[in-house]
Amino acid sequence: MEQNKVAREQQIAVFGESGSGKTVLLSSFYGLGVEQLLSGTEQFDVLAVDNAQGRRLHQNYLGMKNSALLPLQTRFLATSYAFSIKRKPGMAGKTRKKDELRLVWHDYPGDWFEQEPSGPEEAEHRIDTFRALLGSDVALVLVDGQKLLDNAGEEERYLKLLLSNLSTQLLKLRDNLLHDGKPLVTFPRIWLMALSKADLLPDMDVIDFRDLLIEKVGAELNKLQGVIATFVEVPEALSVGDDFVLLSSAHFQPEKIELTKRVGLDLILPVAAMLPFSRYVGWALAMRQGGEVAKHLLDVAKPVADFINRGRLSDLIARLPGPISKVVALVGPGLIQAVLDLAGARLVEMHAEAKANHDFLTETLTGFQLQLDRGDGEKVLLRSRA
Ligand SMILES: Nc1nc2c(ncn2[C@@H]2O[C@H](COP(=O)(O)OP(=O)(O)OP(=O)(O)O)[C@@H](O)[C@H]2O)c(=O)[nH]1
Ligand SMILES: [Mg+2]
Repeated sequence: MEQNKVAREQQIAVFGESGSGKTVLLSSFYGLGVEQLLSGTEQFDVLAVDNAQGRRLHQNYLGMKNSALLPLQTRFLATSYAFSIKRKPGMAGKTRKKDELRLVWHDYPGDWFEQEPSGPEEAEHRIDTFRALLGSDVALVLVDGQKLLDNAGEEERYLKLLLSNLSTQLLKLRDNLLHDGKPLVTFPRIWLMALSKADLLPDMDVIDFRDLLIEKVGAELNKLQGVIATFVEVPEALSVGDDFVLLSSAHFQPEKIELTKRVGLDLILPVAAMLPFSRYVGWALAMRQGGEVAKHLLDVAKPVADFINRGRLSDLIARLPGPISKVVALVGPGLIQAVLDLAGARLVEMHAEAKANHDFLTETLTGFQLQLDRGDGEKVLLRSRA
């Protein structure tokens, strides 16, 4: 991907079994973006980098909206979709080079998690796909709301299977993904649990969802965390099953699909772009020896901090991987301020300032952060307190 041409590229990996709602989610996200119904699209456009792909997703969306037609099951092939988030033409303010954010979303056939590859060629293709998927910072694990309903009262029957399948498949791929068993620096370090088809469980808020998972499959979540920890260098910088979100792509009825009734779709861009920021900085600061992982974490956080805090983080990165504590003592207050600002009352002020100054990226990123706060307030998102 042409990473250096855009201000920030963020990838998102969505893990879910066949039928759990991955393709519908992706199609609704894009269709709502095109129709300017997604939060933030009064200010930016969401454009498919590949026109033909965009048309296919839009077609899925229109099929659902106008004819209650559902996308076909994704078979054999996995695809990555790149979206560009750009200032709307005609908006006030100068468009700077790199005034663009990217989201890369990986869609794949869910039955990969349940079935063995049909032959060596497919096995090879799966490994390549997973390698791409694992360049993401954030992963979503979809919990299918329909299956929770089907197993009401004994949800653990479904949940245990879901989590153990995920652990097993990851373990099977591990030898192929790691070189000589060496753990990875770049790997999703934030794994959110996402309830898909949340419209089917209207009485469940995100706290109920978290409680259900902890109560029924707390041990299996710990096991999954243990498995994922074996993939990453510095497994202390990892959070698995500490964040939760509710998602619903539409309100589904037999004859009609109402795509304007949705839950959590407005949070996808903010989660991908902003969730890693403060957490990565916190983790990097805890690594007193600096090193490659601290550098990676700060590299991810850098573009965000740069907009919010006018570049002081760049100084920090230039000095890594030397002992980090000294460096933080030098430039720390500014960096820590950027994190604090985003969590505090200053955020609203910064957002308004950026808007007044027609500063597209700062306005967008602080807007994302406000959206996350809103998600918390509405009990659609529950972020880790760690
Ligand atoms: N109630 C409800 N049903 C949904 C929602 N999203 C998807 N569904 C249903 O779930 C079915 C499967 O969704 P897909 O998005 O195709 O599932 P997938 O995860 O892509 O499945 P594979 O391609 O087989 O991996 C759809 O045909 C819908 O019937 C939702 O938000 N709410
Ligand atoms: Mg699919």
